[in-house]
Amino acid sequence: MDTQGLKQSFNDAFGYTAERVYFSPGRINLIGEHTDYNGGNVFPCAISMGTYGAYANREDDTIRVQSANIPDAGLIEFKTTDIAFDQSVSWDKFVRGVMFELGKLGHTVDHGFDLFVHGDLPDASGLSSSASIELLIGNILNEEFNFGLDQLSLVKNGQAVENDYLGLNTGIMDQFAIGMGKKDHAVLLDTNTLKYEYVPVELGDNVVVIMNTNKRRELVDSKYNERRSECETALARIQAGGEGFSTLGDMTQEDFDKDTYLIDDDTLIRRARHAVIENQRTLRAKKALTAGDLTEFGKLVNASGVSLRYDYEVTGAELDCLVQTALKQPGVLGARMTGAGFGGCAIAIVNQANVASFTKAVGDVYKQEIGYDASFYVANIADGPRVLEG
Ligand code: GAF
Repeated sequence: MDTQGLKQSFNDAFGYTAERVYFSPGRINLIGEHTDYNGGNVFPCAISMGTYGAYANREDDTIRVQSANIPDAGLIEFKTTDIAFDQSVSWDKFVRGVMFELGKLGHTVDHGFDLFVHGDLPDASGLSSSASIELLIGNILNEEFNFGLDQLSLVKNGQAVENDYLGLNTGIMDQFAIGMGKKDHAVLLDTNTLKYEYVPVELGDNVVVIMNTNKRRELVDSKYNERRSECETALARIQAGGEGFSTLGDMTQEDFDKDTYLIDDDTLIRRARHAVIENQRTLRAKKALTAGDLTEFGKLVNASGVSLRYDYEVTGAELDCLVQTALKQPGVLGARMTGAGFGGCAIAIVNQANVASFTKAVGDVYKQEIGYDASFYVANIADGPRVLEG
């Protein structure tokens, strides 16, 4: 749906013309996976796929929202004060959640509005459709209600929606990548200090291909929380052994080797090893990319994938099939899953000239082995949330 189509949908739903159209991107993560809640580095970028919202103010205290992606939910209506968490509501939980968390900071939505939303991010695909809508709503309200918040505050607010309002124990990577997105750049973010740096993504003749398993990330929340607590337990054992590290992200590989015996459990050792080494690998990957050493960059991307598959165990048959098949194709520098895992998407860095044959070959093998189609998109690295019209 283009901007015109979105405005038409707003008109069809509400019977008048929208005042403004906003956009908020999705994200891919190049490397640095499952490091953000371990105090490590991440290296994501915002992409041109995302969530669009056509908006108009109302003078009363009614909020009406509709999403083209969830037609069954129809037109949803609630009052500006009716924003406490309610398990039974549909996607409007994101609208209410953003308002609720902003309210805690003293920023109150004091009149109603109408909003029609459409996203071109495949739902539950690991490209952060949730963070995209959280930042869309946050940016709209900040602009329309003159809250005067900077983007970092909106990023933190988005994470608060996940953690405090929805009860999902996620890190800050997704909201940060989206809120702070910059065209043709990745963000190297140290999640311990929130210091960050923009790094140009110069891949020469290569592009990033997103490979979608089309497997919904079922069970992702419980498995995600399980990985997180496994890392916390491993860290607690290291600390109980007398070490002063406050996160796994503080440890070098040498520190970890020296302290592995303190963890004393095969699964916990593998989880923590991933977190520590992935963090170091992310810094090396950033260096390689900056130096234009794409071969080294690709190898580090592959190493991340291996660690996520065998040590962190967050891949599964679908992601493994895509990544393993991708790595056998000509013109591929590297491939790995991206995001939380357990389904969702993988990325591959592919020579532009090979993209068509690449997607055909990987798609054919996937269909044959998994039984249904994968989808492929070339990633355009894009800016963060913005007003498109009005
Ligand atoms: C999900 C989470 F939301 C992020 O915070 C991050 O932990 C990611 O999984 C894994 O790197 O997208």
